This record gives sequence, structure tokens and C-alpha cells, in this order.
Amino acid sequence: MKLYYSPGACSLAPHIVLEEGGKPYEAQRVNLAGGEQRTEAYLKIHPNGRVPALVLDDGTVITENTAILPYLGKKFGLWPQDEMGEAKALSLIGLFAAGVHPAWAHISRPGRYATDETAHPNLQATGIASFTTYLRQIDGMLAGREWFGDAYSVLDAYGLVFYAWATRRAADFPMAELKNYRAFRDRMVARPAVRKVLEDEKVAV
Ligand SMILES: N[C@@H](CCC(=O)N[C@@H](CS)C(=O)NCC(=O)O)C(=O)O
Repeated sequence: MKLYYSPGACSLAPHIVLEEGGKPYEAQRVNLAGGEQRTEAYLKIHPNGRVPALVLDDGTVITENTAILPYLGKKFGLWPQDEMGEAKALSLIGLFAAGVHPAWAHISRPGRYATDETAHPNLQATGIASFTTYLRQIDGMLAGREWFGDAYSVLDAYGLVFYAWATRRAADFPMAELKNYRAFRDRMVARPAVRKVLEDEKVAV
């Protein structure tokens, strides 16, 4: 399998899962800052010009974390086996992809939401407020728990992405308050596969 990723982007989650899986895979960097995601060649892989994209050995492409993470999780035993566990996992992946990630995008890519640049500071302030609400919600989810689900799973790889993003703009967020999330971060970093990917991508959490 081949993962198209960009260092520190949401593709960090499937990258960690592939590393945890322990099977050979290829990680192909996409230069987002240089606009590689909008080249004709990359748009053939991901028509929306985003990472992650996962290319299977038969050439099939899977895009969207909501599909890639359950796919890899089932392959590598990092996905709940019971019906309710799966429903809860899909619920959290949906929240991460449709709520938390777009809140961040309001901060990091306001141009996606308004061409009028005078609106950007307002979009960013709104993003900071909603991302903060999500950080507190996630911290609450982790109270008294080791992992997001009943066992270590793809949810944890995805959950680490947002902690990493928050640390990039730590002054904007109540990092000191997020004790459960920080303890979760420490448990993640203690895992050799997670450490290896963070080192390979040169991502600080
Ligand atoms: N819903 C998509 C979001 C993918 C996405 O927005 N990826 C960002 C990086 S975190 C990206 O490729 N941005 C490049 C761009 O906007 O040009 C998923 O979860 O897979």
C-alpha cells in the first residue's frame, strides 16, 4: 500500500496506523506548500487535491479519513469488533472529520471559506473558539480512559492529530487545562510506531 501524506497534516493518522500494522508500505510525501496537490498528476490520485490518499496494491484509491481509517483498522486489528463499538467509532470519526477538522481549517485556511480577506480574522476567531470547544470536549471524553475506544485503535491515531495541531498555536488554546488529552498524548508518544512516524514527519506534539 502507498500513502500520500504531508508532514503534520491529517494524513498523520493513517500514517501511524500503517506503521502500527507492521507490514511494508510506502509513504509518499506531497508538497502541499508548493501546490503539488493541485497538479494534474496528483489530481488523478485524489480529485479534490487533498491528503491522505491510500493506494492499494491493485491500484484502487481510497480517499477520506472516514474511509481510510476503518479500512486500515479492520486490516490491522485496530478497529472494534462489536456492533456498538463500531457505531461509537464511526460516530467519533464523523465528529473529527466533519466538526473538529473544519474548525481548524477556519484558522489555518480561511481562504477556503471566504475570498474577502477582511473576513479572514473573523473566520479565524470563530475557528479558534470552536476548536477550543472541541478540545475541551475531547479532554472530557478521555477522562478516566486510556484510549478513545475500549482498546487502542485508529481513533487514537486520529485523536493525536488535533492535539498536535493545538500545540502549533498553543497560545490560542487552554493547553494547561487539557490534562486528560495531554496524558493521552504521553501514552501515544510512548508507542514506538507513533514515535517513529512523528520523527519521520518531524512533527512536535
Ligand atoms: N475530509 C478529508 C480532509 C482532507 C484535508 O483537508 N487534508 C488537508 C491536510 S490536513 C489537505 O490536503 N489540504 C491541502 C489543501 O487544502 O490544499 C479527510 O479527512 O481525509
